[in-house]
Amino acid sequence: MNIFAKSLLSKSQSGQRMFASVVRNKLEAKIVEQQKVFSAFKKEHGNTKIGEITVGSVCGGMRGMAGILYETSKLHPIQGINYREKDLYEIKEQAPRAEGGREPLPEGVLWLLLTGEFPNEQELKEFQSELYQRGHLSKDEERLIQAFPKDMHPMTQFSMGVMACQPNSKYAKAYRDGVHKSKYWETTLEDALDVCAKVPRIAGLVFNNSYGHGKPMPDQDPSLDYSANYARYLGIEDKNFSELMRLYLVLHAYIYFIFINFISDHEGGNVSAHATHLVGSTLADPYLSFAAGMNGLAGPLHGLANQECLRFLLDFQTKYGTKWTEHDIRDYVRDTLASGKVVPGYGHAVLRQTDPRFMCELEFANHYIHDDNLVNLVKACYRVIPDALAQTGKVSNPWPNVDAGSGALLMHYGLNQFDYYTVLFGVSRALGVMSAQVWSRALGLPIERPNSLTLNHLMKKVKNEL
Ligand code: AMX
Repeated sequence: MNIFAKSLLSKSQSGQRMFASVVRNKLEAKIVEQQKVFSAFKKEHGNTKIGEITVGSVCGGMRGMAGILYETSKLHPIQGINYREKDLYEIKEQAPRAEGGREPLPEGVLWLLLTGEFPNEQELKEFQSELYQRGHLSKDEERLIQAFPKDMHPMTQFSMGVMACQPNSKYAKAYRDGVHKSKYWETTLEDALDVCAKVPRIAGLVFNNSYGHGKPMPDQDPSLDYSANYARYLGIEDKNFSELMRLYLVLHAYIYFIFINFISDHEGGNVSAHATHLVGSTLADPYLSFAAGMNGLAGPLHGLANQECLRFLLDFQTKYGTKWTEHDIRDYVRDTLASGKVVPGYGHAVLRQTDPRFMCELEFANHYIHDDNLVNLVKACYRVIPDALAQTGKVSNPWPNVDAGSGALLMHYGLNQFDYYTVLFGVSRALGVMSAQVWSRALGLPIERPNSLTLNHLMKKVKNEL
């Protein structure tokens, strides 16, 4: 047990047992200051116009419409994801790392998302210890997850596993007890940190249930960091895989960090972040909101894309073997497009260049992985596919996104359970969407309720008949 793994529990004013959270103290002053800024800004600029809504944006899934206030991250078409105004390369350079490691620690990035700055060494140690303590599940919760049918999709198990922990919501209890709305953020922070701390364990139980063949589930090890513990639950104790997990968890928080899971945030408009945000706007607790986001993440055009991408590469290898050429890739892409399918791992709704997360994956591969045919195929695809897609004349962004490489990296370390990949993404995304939810409650954002139109109304509006 490390020196910080002592009990950090204390009683709040409302009598609830809460952690004397080190990040809470840091946040309080920032939140009070930002509440004032927000309130003055709304008063002054409530009627200032910042854009226009076109018929294209209404018919195109609200594409490009600025309509969500989301504090923690922002996706830029060229730079890629920014976490708290820092791009991925700055994060990689400045974030705290594990001893001897090269990749950012997700715990440090979670702190950044919450507070806007990186923790110092002492803060990081205490925060890691706090997450360790929050990461325990009760025996009943563990048993419940282990009782899910083994052939149930891992994402369904993951979402249900989060829901199984929902009765612990401190926010829901405080709300029932009549907490003042200016204090919603305090118990939201409690739940958000609990969710972030518990998801590796929930995800580990899901993995064990689906693929463990009855092997006992290892306990949390206090000598290991967040990502190394998660790697251990997956049964892969290679030190480089823990590095990959660190990168992956950071990348997918909003961005998909190195692999996918750097930390999963991708500003507020992507489906999983927005679903979490939308459900949270009803003042549903963070467990309910996060589970909603995970159900969105389970869709093929969102979090399922990474497994689609790996399948694409493996099908290619089945057809062409391991002695393929770039000419073979060109033929394969042509056949894929001709059969009316998309090329997974390429394209993006917002980005208009190579996803920096993909670049992080490549960099990881160049450093840690040599002579892996599948990883070499990912690199060759990057040389061939953008041109092939650009030639169609309709793809807005022919460059790779984070999914183009992550599966091959995971496969390299023996994680070949494709159906599980979205769960990895989900663990990472918790860090992004949960930190955003703290700020949404801190700023007192209202319930979301955009206007919808029928096609008939829209047609009349265009003719100024409404
Ligand atoms: N392969 C083939 N066609 C593609 C394509 C691709 N990779 N990306 C876009 N297109 C096509 C679209 O299907 C669309 O065709 P249509 O007009 O016949 O319907 C046309 O190009 C224009 O689309 P777009 O404006 O470039 O993209 P979008 O914003 O509508 O969609 C995305 C973005 C990611 C869904 C799309 O690029 C795609 O399907 N890519 C492959 C799947 C993928 O990699 N998803 C991962 C996204 C990241 C994540 O959430 N994990």
